[in-house]
This record gives sequence, structure tokens and C-alpha cells, in this order.
Amino acid sequence: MKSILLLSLPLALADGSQKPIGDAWALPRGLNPALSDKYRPSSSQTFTCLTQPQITLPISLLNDDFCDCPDGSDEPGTSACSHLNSSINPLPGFFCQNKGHVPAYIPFSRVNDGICDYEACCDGSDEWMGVGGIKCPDRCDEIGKEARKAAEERRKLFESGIKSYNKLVEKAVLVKKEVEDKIIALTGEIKRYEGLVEEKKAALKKAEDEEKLKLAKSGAGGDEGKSRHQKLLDYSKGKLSDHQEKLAKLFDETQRLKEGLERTEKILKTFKEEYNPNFNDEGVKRAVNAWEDYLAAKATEEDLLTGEYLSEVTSLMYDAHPWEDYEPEDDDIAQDMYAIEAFLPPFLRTIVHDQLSALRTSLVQYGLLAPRKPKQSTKSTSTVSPHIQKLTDELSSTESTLSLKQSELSGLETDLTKDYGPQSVFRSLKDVCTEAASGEYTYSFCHLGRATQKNRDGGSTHLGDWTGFDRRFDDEIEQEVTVIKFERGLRCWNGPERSAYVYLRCSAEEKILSVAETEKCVYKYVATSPAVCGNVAAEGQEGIIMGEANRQAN
Ligand code: MAN
Repeated sequence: MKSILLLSLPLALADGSQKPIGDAWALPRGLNPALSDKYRPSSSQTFTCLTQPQITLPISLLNDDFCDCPDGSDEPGTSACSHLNSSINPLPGFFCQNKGHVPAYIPFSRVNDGICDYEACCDGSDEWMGVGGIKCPDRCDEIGKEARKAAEERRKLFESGIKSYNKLVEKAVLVKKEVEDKIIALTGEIKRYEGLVEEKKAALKKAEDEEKLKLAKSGAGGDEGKSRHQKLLDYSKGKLSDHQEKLAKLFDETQRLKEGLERTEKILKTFKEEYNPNFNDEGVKRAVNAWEDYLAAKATEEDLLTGEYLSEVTSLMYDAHPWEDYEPEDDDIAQDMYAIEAFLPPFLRTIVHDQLSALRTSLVQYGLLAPRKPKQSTKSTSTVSPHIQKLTDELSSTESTLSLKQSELSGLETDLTKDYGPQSVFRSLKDVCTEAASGEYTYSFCHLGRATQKNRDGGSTHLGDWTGFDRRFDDEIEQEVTVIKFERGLRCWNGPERSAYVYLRCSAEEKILSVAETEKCVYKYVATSPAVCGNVAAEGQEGIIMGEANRQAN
């Protein structure tokens, strides 16, 4: 093997491996003492590669700065095998003992590279060959002291995070209890209102029956006694009221569409103002031109829901009609009958008058003729009696109160089934908002609410509404964390609907640490909140507080 040659060189003997001292065996450089048994030389002064025990090598090849084992395990203390993929090498890196601080691994590629890697290797053992004359004095005492101080601060922070978390949980219990109590109260109220509706329905029915009976007895009501004129009038009234109702619906729908159009126009206006013409995106340019053409054409059109049109449509919908002007003064047939009297000689007039009165009474009794109507003093066109009207109004107001209460109840019941995180802790943070500036925007999010991006002109873009939680890996702290999801935001031009994901770390304070648009219209927030301190405590991850990661090689 080539290393035999190297062995004869002073470099190879420059203490890449520590040699046995007498009978005692010294731990090879860069090796974690936990693995020392695997490297203890056999009686024939050999060792085997860690993942290929069939390969036996003389102990002198250990740490000789030449990669002999295919898995790189013969070079725990040099960078000779650093070209190997970390998945092949069973050793995680060069092991720094860091006495007085915490032991750590650093990647093999950083051994003897002329740089003191104090971050991981405070004892300076990674630079043992003095490359470029570098010597790294042991700074573990000082660095360890600072680290212990920082750890103590983190511990305090963690403790206050846990305290805040416990308070949030206490509050969440109360908030949940309020919802449950409200459900109980509402259920009772709904029962009561259901009873009331039934009572009012029955009272209305009774009153209507009584009124019908009264009308039947007096010969009025129903179509039978009505003249053709009256029937036509009633028919016209009904038709007109139908048309007015339909017109009102059409009007509402038009209003709704108009609002939609206004919103869309606003989006396009913002789009035109904010798009970057330097990107030369043909699709974007075409859209901007089309928008400009649309604006030019629109300027010449008249808006149907403003000015004269609006007042015309409104009066068509709501104007009362003078129906009373068209009501027959009296029944036409009766009028004609009485008019006959005028042509009779005076001596016959009384007899005929009495006979006609008797005939008229019989006709009314048999429902063939409508009774004489008293002259109406009011101009009301209503055919419903005030009593029935009152009962109808009462019923409809009770029904609408009932339906409001029912929908409130169903909202609260759905609320109870929602996931508000461990111990429903996020319930207590409802509508708590945090914001932070990042680049040209100010980003914010409200718990259980909405995430927003504001530009310098005060325009704001909807990044998404709260849809729940997820667990995701946070690369920076190398931990799985709780993520709040905000989805279905404003659609991106030529892209998806905007969405924001808030990666949470434990701290007593609600704070946004950073925001990045990781892909077009997808925003990654990193924030702190006491709401996740419970997770951290449960999972023993005190290290992730405020982003403190466990140090690892690679
Ligand atoms: C706006 C912002 C950006 C986003 C673009 C997409 O300018 O919301 O974050 O990338 O729109 O067109």
C-alpha cells in the first residue's frame, strides 16, 4: 500500500496517530473515547476498518494522513478521508474533546485547514499540524464560561416561556369553558324560541281562520263576490308586486357583481402599478395592455347603477301605486241596479227600491255580490287586517331571532371541534397580532386570523387566512417545530394563491424574527411564541429556544 511509503515520512509520524506509550495505549487523535474499544490494537498490532471488519490493517496506518479503509475509518484525526460521502464514513467527524466545555464533532474537511474552528472545537485540537504556522491555543475555559452563562440565560428564558405557556393554557381553558357555557345557554334559548315560533304560528293560524270565517259570514272574501274590474285590479296588484320583488333581487345581484368588478379592477390597478416591466414577461405585458384598453372603453360607457338609472330603478322597486284611484266606488252591478230606479215614475220608485234592496241582501248572503264597502279614509292598499299583520310580523321576527341563534350555535359547535394546538393553547392568542419589517415590506400575522404583507404606500396584500397547524423541519435549528398555516390568500399573478407558514420557536415573547419569500408567493415566517413552550418542555428540546441548535458536524 502507498501508505507504507508515507510511513517512512516524518509527516506520517508527525503524530497523526498517537502511539502506544509503553504498554499503555493512547486514544487516536480525533476519536470519540466511546469508540476506543474498536481501535484497540490486536496482539499482532493491527486494527480493522469499522464497517468492513474483513479488512485488517497494521496499527501504523491509523491516522497516517492517507485514506486506507474504504469507509474512511482509519483516519479519525486527519482530513485524508474527507472526500468520502458522510453516509459512507461511520465516524461523524473529527472529535474535539473540549475539556472545560462541551465535546463536539467538526467535519473532517476542516481538520488542519489553517483555521481555528473555535465555534465547535474550543480546544484547538483540529489544527494539530500547524498548517501556515497556525497554532490554536485551547480557549475552552473562556468559551465554556460564556456558554454556561448563555445556557443559564436560555434556561431563564425557557422558564419564563413555560410560565407564559402555563398562563396561556389557563386562559385557554376559560375561553373554551365560555364557549361550552354559551352552547348550553344557546341550546336552552333555541328550545324556548322553537316553542315561541310554534305558539305564534298557531295564534296566526287561529286568527286567520277566524277572519276568514268572519268574511265568509259577511259574504266578502274569496273571488266569487268580486266584479271583473276588482278581479283585474287584484291580479294587477299581485303581478306588479311580483315584478317589484324580482326587480329588487336583480338589483341586489347587480350590486354584488358590481362590487366584485370593483374589487377585480382594484387588483388589476395594483398589478399594473407594481409589475416590473424589466422582466419582459410577454404574458404580463399583454395583460397590462388589455387592462389599459378596457379602461379606455369603460370611460365611454355609462354606469347602469348610478345617476338617473339608479333613481328610476329604485322608484320602480319601491314606489307605492295609487290603487285606491282604481277601486270601484261601489259594486258595479249594484250601481247598475240602483241606477234603474232613476228611470221609474216616483210612485214605483219606493216599491222597486225596497225590492232591489231585498234582492241585493239575498245576493250578498249567497255570496253572489260583494257587500257595500265603507268609504275608506286611509290610502292603505293592504288586504290584511292589522291584527293578522301584527301576528305575522311577530312570527317572522321570532323566526329570524331563532335562525340567528341556530347559526350562532352551529358556529360554536364547530369551534369546539377545531384544533387549537396542544391543550387548545392558541385559543388564548386569538387576534393577537405581530408585525415586522423585512425588505421592502412589513409583514404581519394574527393568531387564528390573517397574514398580511404591506408595502410602503400602505397597500396591503392578503397572504392567507389561518387554516391550522403543521409540524415541519426548521433547517436553521435542525428541529421539527410547530408551524401555523395561513392559506388561500390573494392569487399571485400567473401563480398560486398566496400562503404563509409561521415556524414557531419557544420564547416568552410574541415576535417575528424573519420573513422570506421562499418561492413565488409562499412566505416563510420565523417567529417566537410562548404557545410552543409546552411542546419544547414535553420533547426536552430546551436547545431550540430562540434558535439555539445542537451542534453537529457536517
Ligand atoms: C407582490 C408581492 C410579492 C410577490 C409578487 C408576485 O409584489 O406580493 O411578494 O412576489 O407580488 O407578483
